[in-house]
Amino acid sequence: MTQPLLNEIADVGRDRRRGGYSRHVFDDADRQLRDWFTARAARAGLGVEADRNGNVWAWWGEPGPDAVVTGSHLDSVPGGGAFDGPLGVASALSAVESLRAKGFVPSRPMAVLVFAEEEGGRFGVPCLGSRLLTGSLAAERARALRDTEGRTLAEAAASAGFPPERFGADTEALGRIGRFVELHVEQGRGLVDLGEPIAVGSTVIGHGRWRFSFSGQGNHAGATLLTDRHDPMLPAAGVVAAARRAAASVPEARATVGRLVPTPGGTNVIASTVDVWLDARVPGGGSRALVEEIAEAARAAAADEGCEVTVTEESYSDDVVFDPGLRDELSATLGGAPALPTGAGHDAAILAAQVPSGMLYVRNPTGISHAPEEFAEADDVDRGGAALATVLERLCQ
Ligand code: HGY
Ligand code: MN
Ligand code: MN
Repeated sequence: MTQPLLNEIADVGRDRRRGGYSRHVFDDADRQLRDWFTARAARAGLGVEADRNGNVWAWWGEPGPDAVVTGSHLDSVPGGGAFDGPLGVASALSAVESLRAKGFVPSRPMAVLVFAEEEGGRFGVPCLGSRLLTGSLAAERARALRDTEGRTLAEAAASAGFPPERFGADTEALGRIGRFVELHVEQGRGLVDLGEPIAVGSTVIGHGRWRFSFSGQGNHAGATLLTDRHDPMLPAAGVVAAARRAAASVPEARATVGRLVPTPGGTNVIASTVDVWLDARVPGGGSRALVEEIAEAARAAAADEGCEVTVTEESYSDDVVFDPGLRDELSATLGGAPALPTGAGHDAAILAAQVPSGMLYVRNPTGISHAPEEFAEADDVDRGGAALATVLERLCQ
């Protein structure tokens, strides 16, 4: 049963200020969640080991080639919901428990995999653990990533007992995966509109993150005339509207500013610098072109205010199409479950470049995600765990 497992972690990493949950790699909530997963996996008879990149593998049988692997992540966005990530991990544990209870013995190795820092909520790069595992993020760059306190990933990993010098592509671990299936709460209204509880994944829209760093002249809010200002907040604020304007002119495009940080951040202080993070997603690989259009507007606005701006690409993924054979096998195994595209990124989409990967989605009646309102009914939660058990049994026959 999945819901009781989710209930066990319901108080871990609650964010009293933002609402929802803030659970980030190598913080205290993450440590508690890793401990919880390790204990529950051991209770399910699985052998647990962490890999060099901070991902945790729980094996049913000896780790071996052509394994069927399922899992997701336990970290959240700041103020995130209770299901994005944990639903996939709890459903995987529940599926294993129910298969063992009925005496099923897999014909090939099986594992539950928990990825580190899928949201990039602390160090800014999404799917950190799966990108390191697959080699799509350089270990050197990863080690130097900093959180908002200025701590590097290397420092945080070392404090958590993960030697950062071991980060890097893990061909041995990756090579064991024959097929990967991630169950995830749906982050939209597709299943609600279809009146279905479960879907399989078809595609993931390419997406990236860019940092716009504006610099001007810090000064006194009262003693500085408007004509004497070089206020980086002006061009920074312009990115928000420019992003919406640019995206509105491209079908299916999304561009979001969810994070804008002035320095020093005083109420009576003209900022000296402002950092703005842009999340852009355009089907068909158009996000870089969209960002360039926004960057052009930002450079013009910065020049008007006598400020400077630099634009840095912090992460980027192309569109992903999940393995059609696995997609169709998942759908057929689940009685013709519909296939859904998504604009949300996932570790399964990172793995898809190197191993046949697929996804199962569980209905979210609110259609809201990355917010406390994210939800899945208990019946659908259990339907998801049962669907995953059916799929794992089929793939491991
Ligand atoms: O941002 C995303 O799409 C995912 O939730 N990390
Ligand atoms: Mn998410
Ligand atoms: Mn997720």
